[in-house]
Amino acid sequence: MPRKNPHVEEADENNLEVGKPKDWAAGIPGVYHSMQPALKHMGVGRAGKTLLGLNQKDGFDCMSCAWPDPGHRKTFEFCEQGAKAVTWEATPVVVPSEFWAANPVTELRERSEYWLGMQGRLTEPVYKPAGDDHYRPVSWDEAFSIIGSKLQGLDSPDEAAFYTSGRTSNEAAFLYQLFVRAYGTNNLPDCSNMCHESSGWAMGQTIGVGKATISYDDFAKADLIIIMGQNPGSNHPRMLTALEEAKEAGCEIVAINPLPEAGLMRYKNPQKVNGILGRGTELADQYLQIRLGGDMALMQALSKRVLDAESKRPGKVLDHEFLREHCEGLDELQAHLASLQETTVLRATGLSSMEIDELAERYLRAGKVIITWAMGITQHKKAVPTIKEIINLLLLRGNIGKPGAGASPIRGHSNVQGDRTMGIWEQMPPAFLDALAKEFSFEPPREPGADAVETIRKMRDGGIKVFVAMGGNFVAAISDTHAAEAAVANTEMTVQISTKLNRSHAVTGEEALILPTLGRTEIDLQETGPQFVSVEDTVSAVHASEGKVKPVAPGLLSEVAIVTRLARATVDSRINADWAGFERNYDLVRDHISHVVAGCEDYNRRIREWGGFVLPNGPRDSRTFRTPTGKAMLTVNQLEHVERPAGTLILQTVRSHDQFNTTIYGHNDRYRGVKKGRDVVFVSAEDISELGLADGQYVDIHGVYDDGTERVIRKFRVVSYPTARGCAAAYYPEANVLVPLESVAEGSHTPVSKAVIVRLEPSLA
Ligand SMILES: Nc1nc2c(c(=O)[nH]1)N[C@H]1C(S)=C(S)[C@@H](COP(=O)(O)OP(=O)(O)OC[C@H]3O[C@@H](n4cnc5c(=O)[nH]c(N)nc54)[C@H](O)[C@@H]3O)O[C@H]1N2
Ligand SMILES: Nc1nc2c(c(=O)[nH]1)N[C@H]1C(S)=C(S)[C@@H](COP(=O)(O)OP(=O)(O)OC[C@H]3O[C@@H](n4cnc5c(=O)[nH]c(N)nc54)[C@H](O)[C@@H]3O)O[C@H]1N2
Ligand SMILES: [Mo]
Repeated sequence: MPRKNPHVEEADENNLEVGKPKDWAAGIPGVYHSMQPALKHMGVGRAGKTLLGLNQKDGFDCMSCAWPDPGHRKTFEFCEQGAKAVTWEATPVVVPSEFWAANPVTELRERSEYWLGMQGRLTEPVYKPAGDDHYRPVSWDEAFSIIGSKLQGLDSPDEAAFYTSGRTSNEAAFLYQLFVRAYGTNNLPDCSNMCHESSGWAMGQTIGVGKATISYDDFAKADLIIIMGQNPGSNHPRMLTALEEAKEAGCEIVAINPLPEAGLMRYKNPQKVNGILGRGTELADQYLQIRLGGDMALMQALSKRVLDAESKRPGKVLDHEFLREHCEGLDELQAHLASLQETTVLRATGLSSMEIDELAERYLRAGKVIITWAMGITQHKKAVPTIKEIINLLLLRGNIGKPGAGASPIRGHSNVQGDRTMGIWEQMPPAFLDALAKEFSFEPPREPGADAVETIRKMRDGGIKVFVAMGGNFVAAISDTHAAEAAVANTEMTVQISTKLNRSHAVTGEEALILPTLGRTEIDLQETGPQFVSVEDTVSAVHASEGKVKPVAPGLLSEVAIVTRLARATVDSRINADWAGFERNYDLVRDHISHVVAGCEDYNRRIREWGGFVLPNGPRDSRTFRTPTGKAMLTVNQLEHVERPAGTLILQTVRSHDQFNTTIYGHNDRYRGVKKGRDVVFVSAEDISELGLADGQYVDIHGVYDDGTERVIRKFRVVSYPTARGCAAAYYPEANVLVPLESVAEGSHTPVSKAVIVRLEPSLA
């Protein structure tokens, strides 16, 4: 039964509490905290059904991150964060019909993300006509016909953009990109543009595939795992189990991060006695507190040390056979690194030569090395060359394409990788488009479309007039909040396909629609019976996901159903596709996927096998590199690091422990010791005193950007925190106001969310 809306306890920024940061993650509080929200919001029955269905063989895939499921799953194959994510989705609280008349859009705009999310699940389509300040419930038919006529009436299909967030299933994603291309545009921006795009670019150019070159079991086989720019304790907690297993098998772990994140230091496994009672497992054997943006210099310094070691012991250090057979560019790399100045490296990294020597020795000692990374690497101006330097370091000793070794970008959204595999990308390669053309007898557009940042620019300039979003919260997730909101407000129509309310429903085009959809936890019943969907994790394993709980309201449509009906209202029989049939039976969609998507042959059979199947990966499987030369490329990259003028700091934007991207579950950041609020800026004690500030003082954070534009967020509390010197941190999405739209990573165009130059000024308010 739907429940009444609970009391929403807002943040109490004036009384937020700051305690000591923790140096360990998970353990009993992890389990305890896992269960609380589910029990409170759902009651024992629905909570049990939901949590026990998580990541099980016949259950649904956890939507909290893209971490893989081990072959040996436990009954409780979920973490605290997974429990929060499913509870947030499977809550029986719904937004009532009266809500829309009572809450004008202008008032929704004043509400916090937290408040919006806590209103409960969306259950009926709503429409805001032009000039009106209210949404009002409409029928599904009416909603689709409004959107269909609008899209049909545009002068060019390129006047519309179709965003995807990474929770969307393979089936829905495949149909969505098909619909969009049948309509006639490649404007398919996605959350990946803001996330791992840099990984895709760098790896695509150097090793010919933009995905991890390892499988789950490789973690336990590695001699050394280097974790860069990632906070697994909060964002991929199940990774800690894999790290613990690796440690037990004798692996060394090194963490490289400006923040000493709890999950990198020590892990208390809730499923083990020593995790519950004891000190748990020490994880990092070495922790390097690097400066923001210093990783490119560090990787070059390590490769240089490897090459120097080879000169001292010729033939003994590099993997000569691998380099000869499979790689190109060794001489150029060697020549380039010869001129690398140690002083530059120390300045860029903030590390000592001894620390770098120690890591180099660990690397040289290890036969099999995995390097993993996430947003601390990808969201920098020099992200692409930094990742290319990671690849250089790995290639030198043959650490790609052998067990226990490889490059491992750890994806964020649970199906962001699958969405890309299914064709959600503004620049899918010709081979994919050719296959699509053949399968559905039409000519898809070939010109690359707009990515996330380009979409905002085009909305701002009037080129994109209709914005459709399959999930996500684009306006809050993208950089430069005020500019982004103005751009969206400049459109003629926005359409959001969502489970819950967020800021993107309050900042709209002239006309706006919200189409509510089923979540992944829910039973998806169609004419031919209950349907399952499929997803791909960060190590390219594809498996089925089937909802277990009753939909929160009758009449909700699945994402697949919504896409097929959008297509029928817009492109109908323009291509050779049985849209109505797809909605009735998802097997028909998978049959097409089999024919179009390389590696997905015989999809319907293989997806039904226990645990699914793993997509082929040239570098991992056979040291095959699909680059123009057929070899892995060692590359030369000009070093550049972030310099800050005197009196400023480099600010990164991070996730707290109580959020999923723009979704705020609560106001605590347990491991970092912050409670009841989010408006904080973490700064080292030394910098606080050098800047003449005091711990606990309130400051305004001013963005300093070379085009002279002014961006500011006010009244943030300074928290003395053991971060690297010269570096600060604040929470995303609040701090997105400070990230200039034009500040993007070279090549990948990912917003530079991890290096904003800021000035802190005492707050007058
Ligand atoms: N519970 C939960 N799970 C999530 C998410 C969530 O919000 N909540 N989000 C999901 C998504 S979409 C993603 S992409 C992932 C994000 O997972 P993470 O990448 O772990 O997320 P961030 O909070 O952005 O953390 C970035 C980390 O990189 C470090 N860092 C920043 N800059 C640098 C740098 O220059 N060098 C180095 N070496 N380190 C740096 C920061 O200190 C921080 O520890 O998590 C996914 N899982
Ligand atoms: N400053 C700064 N900005 C960042 C980042 C950063 O580290 N710093 N990180 C970037 C990254 S890595 C990412 S991935 C993006 C995230 O960008 P998005 O993916 O756009 O944002 P989310 O907050 O994950 O989207 C949450 C919304 O998705 C909807 N939703 C949830 N589940 C479902 C579902 O099953 N189906 C549908 N249709 N809708 C659903 C809900 O309405 C919810 O409010 O943000 C980026 N922005
Ligand atoms: Mo992400």
